[in-house]
Amino acid sequence: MSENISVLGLGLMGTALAKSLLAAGHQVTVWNRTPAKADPLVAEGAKQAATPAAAVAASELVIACLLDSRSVTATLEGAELRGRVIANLTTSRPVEAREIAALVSERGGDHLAGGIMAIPQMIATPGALILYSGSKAAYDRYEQALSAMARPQYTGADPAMAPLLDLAMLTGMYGQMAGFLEAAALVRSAGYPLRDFTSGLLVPWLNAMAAQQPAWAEKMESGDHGTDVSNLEINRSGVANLVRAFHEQGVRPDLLLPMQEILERRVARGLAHEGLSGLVEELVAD
Ligand code: FVH
Repeated sequence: MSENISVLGLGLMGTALAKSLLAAGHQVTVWNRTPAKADPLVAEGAKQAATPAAAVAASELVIACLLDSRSVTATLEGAELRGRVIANLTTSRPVEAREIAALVSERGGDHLAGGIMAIPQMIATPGALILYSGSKAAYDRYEQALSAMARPQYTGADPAMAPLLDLAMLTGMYGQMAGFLEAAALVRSAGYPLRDFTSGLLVPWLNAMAAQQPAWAEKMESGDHGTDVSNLEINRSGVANLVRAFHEQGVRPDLLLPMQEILERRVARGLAHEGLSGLVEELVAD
C-alpha cells in the first residue's frame, strides 16, 4: 500500500532512507536544512517542502534523520504534530528519546524512536535492521511501510528502548574493535601478515567465542556466575601474561588495561572461582 511519508534530513542516511521509500512506491516529501541536497530525490519523484512544518503537514508518517536530538527538537518547532506519527531515527540517548516522545505527545502526535543498525549502503538490503520503540499502535499501522527501509523490529513501549539497544550494539562493536586493534598491533610487531591472521585465525576464533555469549547472558540473568570453562583466577593470570607480552613486543596494551583492572577488582573481592560473566557486576555504578 502506498503511503504519504515525509523525511526530515537528507544527509547520507536520510537520503538513503528517502530513496528506499520512493523505490517502494510511497509518496515521499522531503525537507533538508540545505535545500540543494533534495535535488536528486526530486529528480526521482520526491516532493520538496520549503519548511519542516510544510513537510510535517504533507504526511501522517514523518521520519526524522538528523544530526542529533537537539536538531530534531529545533526542526519540529512550530510544526503541527496533531495526528502525526514522528519516527525519529536520529541516533539518540535513551533520556533524549523519552524527552522527544513527551514533546510529541504533548503536541498531539504519536512517536516512535528508532535505532538504525546499518550504514547508508545497506538500506533496503536484507542485512539492514531498524529497531523501534514507543507507540505500538503507530508501529503496527506503519510496519509495512517501514520495512521498505530495513527489517523493522519492535522492542517495546518505552521510547528509550530502541535507542538503548542501538547504543548497546555499538558498545559491542567498539569492544570488538578494541580487541581487534590490540591483536593487530601485537601481530604486526612480529611481522606476520595481518590479512592472513585476521581472516584465517581471528575471525573464526571470535565467531566461536561469540557463540558462547548467549550462555553467559543466561548466567548474568540468573546471577549464578559459576563456570566449567575458565575461572577468573585463570583469566586474571592470562591477561597479566598478555600485558607482559605486549610490553616485551614494544606494543602498548592500553585497550586491554581496563579489562585487567576489572578482573583484578573482582578477584580481590574473593570471587576468583567465578567465570567471566561475573565481571558484569563490577560495571554497576555506585
Ligand atoms: N551514516 C551512518 O552510517 C549512520 C548509521 C546509523 C545511524 N546514523 C545516524 O543517522 C543520523 C544522520 O546521520 P547521517 O549519516 O545522515 O549524517 P549527515 O550526513 O552528517 O547528515 C546530517 C543531517 O542533519 C542535518 N542537520 C544538522 N544539523 C542540523 C540542524 N541544526 N538543524 C536541522 N538539520 C540539521 C544536516 O543538514 P544539512 O547539513 O545538509 O543542512 C543533514 O541533513 C545521525 O543521528 C547518525 O548518528 C548514521
